[in-house]
Amino acid sequence: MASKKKTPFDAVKVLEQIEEKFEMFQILNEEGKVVNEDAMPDLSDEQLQELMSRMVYTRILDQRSISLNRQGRLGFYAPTAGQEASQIASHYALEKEDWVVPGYRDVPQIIWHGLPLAQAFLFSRGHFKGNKSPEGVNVLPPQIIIGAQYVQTAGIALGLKKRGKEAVAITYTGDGGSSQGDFYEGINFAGSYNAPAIFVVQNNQFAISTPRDKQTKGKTIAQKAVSAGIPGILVDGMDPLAVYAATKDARDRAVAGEGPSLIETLCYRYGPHTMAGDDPTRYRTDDMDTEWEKKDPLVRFRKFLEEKDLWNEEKENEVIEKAKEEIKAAIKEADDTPKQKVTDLMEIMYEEMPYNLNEQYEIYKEKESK
Ligand SMILES: Cc1ncc(C[n+]2csc(CCOP(=O)(O)OP(=O)(O)O)c2C)c(N)n1
Ligand SMILES: [Mg+2]
Repeated sequence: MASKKKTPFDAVKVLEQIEEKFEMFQILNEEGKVVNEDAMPDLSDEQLQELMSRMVYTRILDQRSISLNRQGRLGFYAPTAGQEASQIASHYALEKEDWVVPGYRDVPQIIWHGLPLAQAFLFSRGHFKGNKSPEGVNVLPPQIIIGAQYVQTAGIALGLKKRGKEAVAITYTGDGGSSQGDFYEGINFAGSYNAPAIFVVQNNQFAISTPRDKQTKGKTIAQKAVSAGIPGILVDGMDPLAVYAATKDARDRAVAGEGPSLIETLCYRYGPHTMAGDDPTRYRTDDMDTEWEKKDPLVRFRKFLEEKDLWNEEKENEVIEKAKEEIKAAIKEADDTPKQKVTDLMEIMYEEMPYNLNEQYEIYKEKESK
C-alpha cells in the first residue's frame, strides 16, 4: 500500500513542470496555413521556392533509389520519404562552412551540402570512393553505428570553436539513437565545452520495429536536453518552416558562442526501415500510415506556396524532370567508376605500407593486373 508519508518535496511535480515546457513548435499546419505568424522565418520568395524544390527533388531521389535498389543497381538504402521537412529544412538553415555529420538515412542532407550524387550511389554500393568528400565539402560519411555521430559532432564542434571558426557542426540520429550512451555523451560533452553543435533527433516513431514509447519513459526526447543543461525544442518535423526556424535559431545561438541545442523533429518514415527486407506491415497499422500521410510536408508546403502564387504544377514538373535526369547521369557515373580493388583499400589505409603487408600487397597487385 502506498504510504501517505509527507515528503520534503514533490519529485513527480518537478518532472511534470519540466515536461509541460516541451510543447510542439509549429508554424504551418496540415492545411498549409500559418498558425504562428510571430515565428515566421525571414525567407525570401526565392528561398521558399528553393526549399520546396529541394524537398520535391529529394522525394524523387527516394523513389528512384528504392527502384534502383530493387533492380540490384544500388546496395544499402534507407528510405527518406516523410522526413523531407526534418532533413531538408534543417539543412537549409546551414552555411557552406558548417559540418554535416549524418546517419545512414541522412544522405539527402550531405548531397545538398555538396557531395556529388554519384558518390552517394557509390557509398550505397560500399565503394570507398563514396566516402571521400571533395575538398571544401564539409561532410562525414553516413554513420552506421547508431549514435556514434553524436560524439564525433561534439569533437568537431569543439575543434571549430578552438579554431575560432564561425561555423557549427550538425548531426542527426533517430528516436532509437536517443537511447544510446553516445547520445548522452555527445550532448553532455558539447554542453560542458559550449561547443557550437546542433543535435537533431528525427523521431520517426520507430527504430526498425521498436515503437517510440519503448525508447524512453519521457514524454518527449527533446526534454533530454535538460540533463545536459542545453536548450531542447520539440518541433513538428513535417513542417518545413518550423524545422527551418528552430535550426536557424540554434545555429545563430551556436555561432554567437551560446553552445549546443537539441532539436526533436516529430516525423514519420513512409517506407521500410531499409531495403534489406523489413516489413512495416508487421509493426505498423494502415491507420497510422494514413494519419501521418495527412501531415505530409510536401503537401502542406505546396498549399502554402500555391496560395502565395509561388508554386504550380509546371514548376514542380521541372524539378521532377531535372531530378530524374541528374539521377540517371549520376548512376551512369557510378557504373563507369572502376571497381574497387584490394590494393586500393590497402593503399588508402596506409600512408606507408607496413612491412608485414608488403608481401600480400605484391600478390594482389600481380593478381589484379591481369
Ligand atoms: C550501435 C548499434 N546498435 C544496433 C544497430 C542496429 N540498428 C540499425 S538501425 C537501428 C534502429 C535505429 O532507429 P532510429 O535511431 O530510430 O533511426 P531510424 O532508422 O528510425 O531513422 C538499429 C537498432 C546499429 N546499427 N548500431
Ligand atoms: Mg526512428
